[in-house]
Amino acid sequence: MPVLLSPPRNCQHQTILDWITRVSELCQPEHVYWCDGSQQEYDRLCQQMVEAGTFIRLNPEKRPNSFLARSHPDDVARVEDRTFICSRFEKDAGPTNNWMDPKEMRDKLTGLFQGSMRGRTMYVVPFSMGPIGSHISRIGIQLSDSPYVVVNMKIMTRMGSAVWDVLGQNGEFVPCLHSVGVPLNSGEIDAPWPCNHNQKYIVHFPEDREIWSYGSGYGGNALLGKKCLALRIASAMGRDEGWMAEHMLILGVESPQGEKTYVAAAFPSACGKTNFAMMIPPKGFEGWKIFTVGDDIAWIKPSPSGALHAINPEAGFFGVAPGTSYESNSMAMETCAKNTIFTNVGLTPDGDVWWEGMTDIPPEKLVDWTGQDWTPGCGRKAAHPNSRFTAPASQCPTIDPAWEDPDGVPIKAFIFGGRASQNQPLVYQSFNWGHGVYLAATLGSEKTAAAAGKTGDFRRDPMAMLPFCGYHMAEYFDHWLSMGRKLPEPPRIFRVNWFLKDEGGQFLWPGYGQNMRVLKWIVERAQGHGYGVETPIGWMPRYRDLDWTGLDYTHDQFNRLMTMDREAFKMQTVAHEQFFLTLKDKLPLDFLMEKELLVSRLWRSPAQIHPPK
Ligand code: SAT
Ligand code: MN
Repeated sequence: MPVLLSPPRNCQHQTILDWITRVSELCQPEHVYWCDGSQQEYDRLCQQMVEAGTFIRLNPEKRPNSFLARSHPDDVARVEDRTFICSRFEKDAGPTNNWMDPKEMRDKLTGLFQGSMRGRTMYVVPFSMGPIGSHISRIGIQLSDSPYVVVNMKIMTRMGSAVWDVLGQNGEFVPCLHSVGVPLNSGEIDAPWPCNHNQKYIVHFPEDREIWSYGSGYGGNALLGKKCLALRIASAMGRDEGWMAEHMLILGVESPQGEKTYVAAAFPSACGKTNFAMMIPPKGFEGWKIFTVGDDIAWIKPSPSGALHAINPEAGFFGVAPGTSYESNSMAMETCAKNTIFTNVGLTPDGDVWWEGMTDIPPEKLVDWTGQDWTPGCGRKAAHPNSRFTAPASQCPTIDPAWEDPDGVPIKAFIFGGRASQNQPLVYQSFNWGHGVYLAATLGSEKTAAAAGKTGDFRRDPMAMLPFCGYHMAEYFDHWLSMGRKLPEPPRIFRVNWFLKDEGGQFLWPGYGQNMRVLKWIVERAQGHGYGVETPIGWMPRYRDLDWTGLDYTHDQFNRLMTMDREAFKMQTVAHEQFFLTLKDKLPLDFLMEKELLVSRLWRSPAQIHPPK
């Protein structure tokens, strides 16, 4: 029998106590440890991992209180093909999710978890997604045999004893069970990064609001508050309860006159979401300020007055390291300057970290993410492309003063952006909510390897939620439509695209640093005092409607970003149709109508669509 260190006095929740007893009988850990979330506990676990070889303490002068972990090369990212939505009926998971019968899956997992924590400590990790006690927040309890998970959860969530007080005797919680799936026999020496090489399962039971994860210790596979709870389970909760869990950053824009506008934005991966969330206004925008609320997930709920309010359910950033630099995102660099866990980046001889893109000139030598000696010409990457920093959001210099407001911040606009080298304008606004939902649902990104010049070659990623929706994608579209119907003044919806290229394959837009110009137009439109013109595809800014102060940018250059080929745009609707066919059984009729309206408007439009002079 495992040694059950007794539960804290303020844990009075019999269902949780019974569940923990059942799990410890099943998994047979050597110890059960109840996390209190204190700094002493964090420091102790980090030190323990240094001694076990999981963590390397970084040079305290360069990176105070920070650590480097190197994962096993087999365990470096989320595993979408091992991720399951086990709703009672397959049709409720929809064709874009992996499904297995919940009874069958429970049997399978029970077999895998049997004795899976032998020789290890099972940590009880109580956490709140969202500020503790907020009516928008939700509680999870993760049981995990990974101390790496515990310290990451401490940064990424509000973790610790205060959660027991919120739960009381029968508060709602999401049980999250996690094991790396490597039992230790007595005397056996542990691997620095234990993970199961044969079996990985990331499993959601949306009706029971339950998560089981087996075999991986990395990122979204193991930090179950993030994609598993805050997106897959929460999306199902939101559908049932009338709110939304979205894969969105949240930021606040403050004008020189002091008008503050919050927007939420969704981009598929590799479109610069964290950079957008921490944008620095360019030359010419003195007096404008950007504030960061979140960089990955938004929980959005109608307020009693009918505004949409959003919280960031997370407390930290799990940011992609490569490409992050003082040039591209100085705020992210400041955020991970201390108290940070780095995973799979390079280690410099002076005990600091380095990754591709951090500096123009790489260090002369270092130790790469696999622990091998590395030099700039050696042909290997110093950091894994999916290497990460886990850093407290509170350390972000642009963190919004209201980022922990339990009521959230009022969202005035939704922005959806993908990667398209042609025929998706820099920016346009939907005609209305329904049209906007259509634009969001047809979001996608060009496969980066796709030949330049080929149009319509997208990986569809509706609302950037394809891997994160815990139920049928078409029902999710319906939920979006019905949310809008309930709001007296729904937020305005915009599509953006920073990735247009010229014939030579060069980017047309002068870079992320200039995105503020587009954001300013969006904010003005959302506040009802910006100018735009109606075109067949939506509302567009004219050259004069964007603020070009501080940038030498001509009307001709702008036109190239805003001129769309009618025939190519028409053909995009065929690709929409193709995608919709896969969701046919539950697709909202509204989408067929939206598509017809779009085709009809295009039919009558000139061959080149652009805003007038
Ligand atoms: O590993 S995470 O799921 O947290 C991040 C990501 O892959 O998007
Ligand atoms: Mn994400």
